[in-house]
Amino acid sequence: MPANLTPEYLEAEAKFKQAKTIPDKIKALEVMLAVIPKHKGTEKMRAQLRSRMAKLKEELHRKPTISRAEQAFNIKKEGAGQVILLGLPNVGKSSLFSKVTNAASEIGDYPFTTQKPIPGMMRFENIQIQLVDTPPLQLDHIEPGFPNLIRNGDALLMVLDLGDDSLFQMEVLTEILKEMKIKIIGRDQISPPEGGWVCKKTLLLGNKCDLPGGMREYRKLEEQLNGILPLLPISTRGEMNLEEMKKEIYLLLDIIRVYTKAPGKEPDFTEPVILKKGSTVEDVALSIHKEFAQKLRYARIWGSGKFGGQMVKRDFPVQEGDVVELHI
Ligand SMILES: Nc1nc2c(ncn2[C@@H]2O[C@H](COP(=O)(O)OP(=O)(O)OP(=O)(O)O)[C@@H](O)[C@H]2O)c(=O)[nH]1
Ligand SMILES: [Mg+2]
Repeated sequence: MPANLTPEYLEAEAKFKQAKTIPDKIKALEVMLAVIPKHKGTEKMRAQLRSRMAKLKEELHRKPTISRAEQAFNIKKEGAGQVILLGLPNVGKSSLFSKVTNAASEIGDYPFTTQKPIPGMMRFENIQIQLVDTPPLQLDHIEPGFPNLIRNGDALLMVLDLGDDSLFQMEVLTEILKEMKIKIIGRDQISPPEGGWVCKKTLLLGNKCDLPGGMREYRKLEEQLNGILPLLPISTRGEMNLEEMKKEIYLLLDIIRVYTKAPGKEPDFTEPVILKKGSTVEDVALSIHKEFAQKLRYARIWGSGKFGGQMVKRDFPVQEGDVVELHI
């Protein structure tokens, strides 16, 4: 039986063939289905159109697929903050990572030893900070997912090799980050990001200061940077300045530790509440429970109050090391 297709149908079919996007294809298909003559001779065609429509709708709602390579760069945050190690090949990122975290990353005396990011936890006093070891950055090749990992991180550790021209390394790294629209800034600098750019607080580490000429290279770098970015000479091999580095990383994260206590009891100094700098008594309560924060009447505070145990309201700002007794 002939299909007897109408000009209207043929027009819609032409539109369907020209359509470039899924929504446009669906629109054209809808018209085709609406105007197609409905009789025995078009039964099979209509079934085909409906099945095509179902497939297109499914495609439209499918989530964008992330490649496996990209997924490897998706590291779940844990602990008080996530700090991303960055550097050119062979500068000692994995050596440092393996020394200060509970995790291990392969170390090699050849470049490109690390191929995928690896997370590990670093203890600093009574908290845990997450470090992420990464593959070396390259000028001509940025792995998919790498920019996002850096952009999502809470702070960056830029590792430079003092056995090499460290200023040059710094320039190359800055250039690569520029491609990703990432600007590195110091601890107290706040420059508002514009047009898709993000600012990341960064600590520069001059590694391998144990090498002959290492400290001379460090001084050169220090002089050139002139205090723009925090900078520390370290030796992973000689375990030099690693404790200072941990402290600097903590400061970079812009967080504070506050301790809660129940009335008449001593505070537990092993379990700090970790908050962003600038938080209030209300944020302390929120960290316990939303309802707790709603019911909060007042707090007593030891540390930043005028005297120990001072009564304060919910908007009272808390400081590093404060002890807070919440009352509901
Ligand atoms: N002298 C000296 N050598 C170091 C130090 N830290 C690391 N190295 C050496 O530097 C080489 C590279 O170390 P890795 O930790 O694999 O470097 P990486 O930056 O992770 O390298 P990629 O993963 O290839 O980017 C190894 O031979 C290390 O033993 C240090 O503090 N002093
Ligand atoms: Mg490595």
